[in-house]
Amino acid sequence: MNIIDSKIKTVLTYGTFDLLHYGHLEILRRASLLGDKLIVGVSTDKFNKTKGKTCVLPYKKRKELLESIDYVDKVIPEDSWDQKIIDIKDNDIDIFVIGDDWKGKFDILKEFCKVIYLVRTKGISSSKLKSILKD
Ligand code: C2G
Repeated sequence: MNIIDSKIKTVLTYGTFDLLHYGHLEILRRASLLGDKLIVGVSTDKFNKTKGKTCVLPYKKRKELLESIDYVDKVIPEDSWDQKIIDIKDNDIDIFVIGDDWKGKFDILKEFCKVIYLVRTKGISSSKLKSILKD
């Protein structure tokens, strides 16, 4: 096996991951199977405000929950839309993954690594859970 084959493959994905549910777990599990190491960028509370999103769980708790998942190797804060290229270079990323609700939105990253859009899990979302919690 030559040197190139032995390079560990690092996968990167991002999200808010509020009220962690099986849709999140599914995309993280599938992302982790694409490589040897999975890094997850989690939107900070401040950044979510710019996305017009308010979370039930604060950043610290969302980070802790993700760090407790076996196939998540590292969690980094997502503070802005334009940090992805820096994160890809800083972490020597081979594959960028995100749900197909973002289809095409991150094609620009193809210059730096492989970009894969995975099909979202149907029937579950944080907003759906929030509406149930409200009732
Ligand atoms: N997801 C999924 N199936 C669901 C819900 C979410 O596969 N039923 C995926 C989304 O497609 C995304 C990830 O889980 O890849 C996290 O989803 P959100 O927490 O909704 O993330 P979002 O607010 O879209 O943030 O810079 C990118 C943003 O941070 C993405």
